[in-house]
Amino acid sequence: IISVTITDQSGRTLTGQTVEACWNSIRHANPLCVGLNCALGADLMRPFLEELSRVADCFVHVYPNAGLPNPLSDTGYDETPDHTGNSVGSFARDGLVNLVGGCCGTTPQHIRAIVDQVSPHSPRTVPQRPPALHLSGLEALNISTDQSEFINIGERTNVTGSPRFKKLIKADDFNAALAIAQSQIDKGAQMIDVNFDEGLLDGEACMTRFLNLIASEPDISRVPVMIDSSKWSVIEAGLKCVQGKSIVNSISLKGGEEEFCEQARVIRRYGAAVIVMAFDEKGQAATRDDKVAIAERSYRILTERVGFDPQDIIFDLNILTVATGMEEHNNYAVDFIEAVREVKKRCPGARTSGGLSNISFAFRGNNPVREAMHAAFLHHAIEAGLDMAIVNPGMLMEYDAIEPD
Ligand code: THG
Repeated sequence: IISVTITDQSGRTLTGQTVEACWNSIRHANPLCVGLNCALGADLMRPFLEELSRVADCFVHVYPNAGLPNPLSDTGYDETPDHTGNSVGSFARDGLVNLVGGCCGTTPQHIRAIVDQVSPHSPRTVPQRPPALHLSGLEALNISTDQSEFINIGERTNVTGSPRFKKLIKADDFNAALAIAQSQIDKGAQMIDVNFDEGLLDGEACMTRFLNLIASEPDISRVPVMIDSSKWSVIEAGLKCVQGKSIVNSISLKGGEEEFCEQARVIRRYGAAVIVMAFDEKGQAATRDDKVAIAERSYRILTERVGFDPQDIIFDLNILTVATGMEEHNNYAVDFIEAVREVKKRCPGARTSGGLSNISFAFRGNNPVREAMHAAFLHHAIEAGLDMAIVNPGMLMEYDAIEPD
């Protein structure tokens, strides 16, 4: 049983999460019951209890305090047994709760009044939550299966992808680096990818420090984080810092099934979602068929052996660079798009993502061409079922705005 306290009328936990964001963070623990206790008195808890009752697909409880402490009253608390009993009774009448009780300031008389008031009513029916990828920072980000909204993940908080970010981190200017995270969100990123993979940096220390700094910036930490590293120890360091439900970027079958399962189990225990790259013991998949085969194999292992929720699996089928001058690279974009279409059919519940800017590395320094390539590629990839991508949110052009020339 997990009990959450909402400390003021903003409806946030002490660490700043909304009720739904909090539920998204803890749901993987599969609790018997989740609920609210203390802190506002029963009447003011109602809207937050309604929110929890709507989203939690397990039993829900409430045990309010007898109002706020009042040192001037005889009992130390303002609310009488009748008052608390009536409020909690109304929660039961409205089908919001399965289990009730009393917190600070309640007495045996309060409990008796609560019992009297709830007894005539049936317990809440546990709702079925529509399947979605449920993420959170301080706020919830629910990505439904119907692809109603394409999700942009900010790419610039990455030392390998942004020379400016790398320079600031190397100069130990983490505050200016935070401003890059903020500007990504201001430009429309619904999530940020964070990466410190650079030989001369202590990746674990940087990841820990940066994510802890983000945690004290509510305008940044309201969005979920994508913890990006090719080093497992850096990913685990990141998982230890994030309050919300994040995405690990990434794992793959590169090191074999045993390592893959072990890492997936740890990710599941931390309650994160995961990006799975189309990589296996033989290397990176470049053709449509190899991408699909590796995705299907990974999906089976994750869902059947590890018990991963399909909704928490995101396939990255490798956006590789086209137009490099090498003939064998020319079909890479089509291979990716067609693989997305097939994986969405064969791996029900799973999502797809990719690193968009990779596609145009051959045109570095020519941003008009890069932006046009990104727009054209995304147009077709989204049509094929792509759910999200790691992008530069300040540099997204509409498909119709591409200059024909
Ligand atoms: N899949 C997954 N994760 C990924 C990638 C992927 N993470 C890293 C990368 N690929 C996605 N991120 C970026 C970030 C920046 C760029 C490309 C991919 C980029 N940067 C400009 C450049 O290098 O030309 C920087 C230019 C500048 O700032 O001056 O293109 O595929 N799962």
